[in-house]
Amino acid sequence: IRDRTVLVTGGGGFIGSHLVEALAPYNDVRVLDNFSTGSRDNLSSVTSPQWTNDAPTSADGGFDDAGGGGDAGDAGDAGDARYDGSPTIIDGDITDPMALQRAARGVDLIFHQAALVSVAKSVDAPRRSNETNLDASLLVLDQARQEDARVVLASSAAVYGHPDELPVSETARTEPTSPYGIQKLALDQYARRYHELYDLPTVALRYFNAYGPRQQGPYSGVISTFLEQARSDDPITIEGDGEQTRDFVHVSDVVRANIRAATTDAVGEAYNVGTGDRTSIRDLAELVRDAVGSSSPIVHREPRPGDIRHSRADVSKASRELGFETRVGLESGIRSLVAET
Ligand code: UD2
Repeated sequence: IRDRTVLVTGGGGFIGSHLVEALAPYNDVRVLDNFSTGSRDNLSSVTSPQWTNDAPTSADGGFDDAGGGGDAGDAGDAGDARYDGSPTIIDGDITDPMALQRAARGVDLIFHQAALVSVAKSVDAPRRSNETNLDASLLVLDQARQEDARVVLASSAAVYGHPDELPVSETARTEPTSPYGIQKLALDQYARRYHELYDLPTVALRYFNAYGPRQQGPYSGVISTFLEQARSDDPITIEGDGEQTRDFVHVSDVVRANIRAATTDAVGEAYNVGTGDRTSIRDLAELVRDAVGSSSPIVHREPRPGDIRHSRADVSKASRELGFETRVGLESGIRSLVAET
């Protein structure tokens, strides 16, 4: 996408910053972030003084040119001279209606990525996480109505809870097991209803287990935890027997799903964003250890209470309606993560 005025909420976060990187060379991009879990460092590639339009930094570390096509950030294309590649950064909270109003003025597209992503914190403080994950999402949807802007929202595989069958399709039963999952489910349903009730173009993307550069912090996900452990030759800690499985999707693919969602005619819908493959946590531990060349032992500890046993996306709807296919397999994704970070 090009020549659009775009707001990325949570643009300083893990997924948001990759999205900003992909969009900034071709669009007028704004970031609204309170930098509580995100950081300015995540945006250093698009805000550093050395930035030039001749060398747009691909959001996905060179995977971009595999299929070409019209996605933003396609490698090999010089940036449009009208954009200096640097987003406008608004340091503010999405729960603040004034900050949001200011950030959204005149935009035609919003990627709503801001959230409190810790499932554990949502269990400790459901109302606090509800404010950010749900109340603020409603502010975003209402602001989008004001501006007549399309909204692409970050939903989650958490909406499904423990899936009855695998792969899990968008029509599967939704029974979230945490306040976080409940909030994402409500956001996802509001998105659909805002399309039906107010004709607002919305798309909800149900992310499975996203990974990639800049995923960090205590709630960041198993791949970044294992990588850190392997690099320091510390024990790699498998919770439980390690036979549980996940569908790990590289952040560059998550970005491409967002770009597709920004242009699809199939709005008012939710789509799974995963690979359709599954990997056990035990295999993952070995993959990461081998990629690093580490001598970390692999150890087991207590399983996580309430852990989902298996999770794998049915990606046929996203493929059919968004034309979305993942490009980065887990092994090459991990190799590039090790090489780049
Ligand atoms: C993911 C999402 C979460 C929510 C949820 C819905 C991430 C980071 N989190 O949680 O936001 O959408 O899916 O189901 O994508 N593990 C270990 N050792 C460790 C850390 C984790 O064995 O040191 C295991 C953990 O017990 C689990 C698996 O790895 O079985 C994945 O854990 P996670 O926290 O990366 O992601 P998940 O699937 O719990």
